[in-house]
Amino acid sequence: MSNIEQRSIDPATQEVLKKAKEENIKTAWDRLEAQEPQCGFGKLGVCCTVCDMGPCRIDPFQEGAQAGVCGANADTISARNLARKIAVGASAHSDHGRDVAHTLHLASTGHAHDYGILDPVKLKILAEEFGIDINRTNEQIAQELSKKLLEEFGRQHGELVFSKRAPKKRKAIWKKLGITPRGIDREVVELLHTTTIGVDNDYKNIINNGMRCALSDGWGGSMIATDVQDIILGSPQPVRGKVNLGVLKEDCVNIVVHGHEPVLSEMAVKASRDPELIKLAKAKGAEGINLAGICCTANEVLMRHGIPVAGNFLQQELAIITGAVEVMMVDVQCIMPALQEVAACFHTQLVTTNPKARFPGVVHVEFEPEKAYEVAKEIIRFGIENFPNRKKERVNIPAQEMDLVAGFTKETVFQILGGKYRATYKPLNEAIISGRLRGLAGVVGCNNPKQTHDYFHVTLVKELIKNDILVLQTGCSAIACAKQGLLIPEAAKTYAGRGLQEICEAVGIPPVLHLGSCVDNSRILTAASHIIEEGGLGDDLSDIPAAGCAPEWMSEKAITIGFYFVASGVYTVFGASPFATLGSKNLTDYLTRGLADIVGGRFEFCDDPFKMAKLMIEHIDKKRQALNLKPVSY
Ligand code: SF4
Ligand code: MSK
Repeated sequence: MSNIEQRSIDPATQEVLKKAKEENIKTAWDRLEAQEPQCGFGKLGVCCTVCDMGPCRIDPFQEGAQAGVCGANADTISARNLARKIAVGASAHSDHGRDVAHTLHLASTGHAHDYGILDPVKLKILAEEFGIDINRTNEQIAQELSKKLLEEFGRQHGELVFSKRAPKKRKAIWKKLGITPRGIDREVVELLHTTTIGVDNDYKNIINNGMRCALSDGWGGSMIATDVQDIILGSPQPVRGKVNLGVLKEDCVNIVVHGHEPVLSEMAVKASRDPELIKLAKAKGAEGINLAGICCTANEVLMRHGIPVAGNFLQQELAIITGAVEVMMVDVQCIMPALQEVAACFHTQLVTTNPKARFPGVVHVEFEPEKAYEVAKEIIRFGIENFPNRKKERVNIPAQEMDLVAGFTKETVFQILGGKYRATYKPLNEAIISGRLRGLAGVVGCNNPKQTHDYFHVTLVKELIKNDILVLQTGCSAIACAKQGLLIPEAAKTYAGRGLQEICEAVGIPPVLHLGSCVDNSRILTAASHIIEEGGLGDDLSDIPAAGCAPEWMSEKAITIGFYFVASGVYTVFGASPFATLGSKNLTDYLTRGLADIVGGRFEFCDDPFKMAKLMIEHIDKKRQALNLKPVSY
């Protein structure tokens, strides 16, 4: 994939890739080329390194190599490999949730003064779900709530409290299968236990346990992260912003936040507006401080403050290659180790902030909730001091930037759709029932250099909205579509079918709604549960005319998200490689067909965005038919 146009459809990305080539700076696309051909056994999922009798690999063409030294066959090995990925993905989201719950605890006990209760309504809603008396001060409620939330991680008995948000029928399915999520840490640990040598050899059982672990993320760790962030950082409201590398400013100190946990980046937003720091920036010759983001930390500060997004996953190196970034401060997840080498080609200072994610030799300013604002100020001051080191002749910021509207949540979307006076899902349900809306789609996930950057996200989403499907997005997928102008209300007129267009125009929303970061996929689960509660669209999540897709996924977290969607009853399409399970036909069949019989949802693997759209539309139409809904009227 050496042709730059084949690497990305985004002109800003193409422009910086040309600069990288001219200056001989390697990016993810070059490193992928250097890795090719990638290991065939790894691709098929039939390589096992679980014990030291291995590594073993299943080779269909080598006599006697159909089992590892211990006797594990392709089904066991590939299911175990997949289960380990689910556990890792769940651990990442859930550990994020734990840290946020811990911050709530510190804030409520007076140890983290920079945070407060910014959404007291949500605080009380959550408190009631946990059976906490709400006739007390917000701090007292928050203190008890944080304790109970932290207990969800180590829960030894019973079920996760948020799993009760699911419709009755869904809970009954989980119960029957024994996959109702229990303690969050317990699910991760137990799943890992079952995949060590000589434990679970039944691929179906391994996957079922994997689903329970994934559910403990979707209806546990991620949901805690989302809801507690709303409490301490404020619940998002629709907000305008800008996206793409063009948001970097030539005349300003550019600070880029990157990663996933917004507790520190929230303070960076505040610090970037601090008069003392702005004065210092001006004294160093800059016009001011420009904060921008990459990946999901970007989505978080966009959702709450309209902070511009410089790019998605594959643009992290490119932001530095513009030559205009003074500091890239990173927290956890999706931060390429390569950043250190790329930053070394420029004046950019990479700053790590989390003890879980350090780079050798890189400046580390550790985030401490107790002195969060001071830490953020220190990092921004660092960037300001670095501004005079910028080499003007090496700066090349692409012109491309696009407007977008973000900040939709399960509450705001439906307040808007429901009118001024009452937040209700009724108009949404009625729009689906009447056929003005064909259905809903969640399009989420990463970029992967194996696919043309952004092409799958954008092509798929355009097809869906053309067919009157309202698209809900999170993560890097939302950033991809935003760059192409799909996240502004005007996009409805250009790209949406007539039914969707009418709805968007009536309420002033884009046809593609940005719901936030990767942990905010949990917002989709709760929104879907409200749809069922409202009535008229069946009695289980699997009844809703809806589908999910991660067209350019790459992360283990995406796999976990896929599994909690499927285990919640959602038909879910994945692009690129099918989780490296192809070495086991039994496992692939179970994921793509067998699961439908037991959980109502299933996977589909597809590498063509038009075909993905067709599959999703066919599924949505099938669900409409099952509900005896009118055919789509437009
Ligand atoms: Fe080989 Fe079995 Fe050990 Fe895996 S667990 S490395 S298949 S002997
Ligand atoms: S950041 S997990 S590349 S969506 Fe959430 Fe983007 Fe995927 Fe990371």
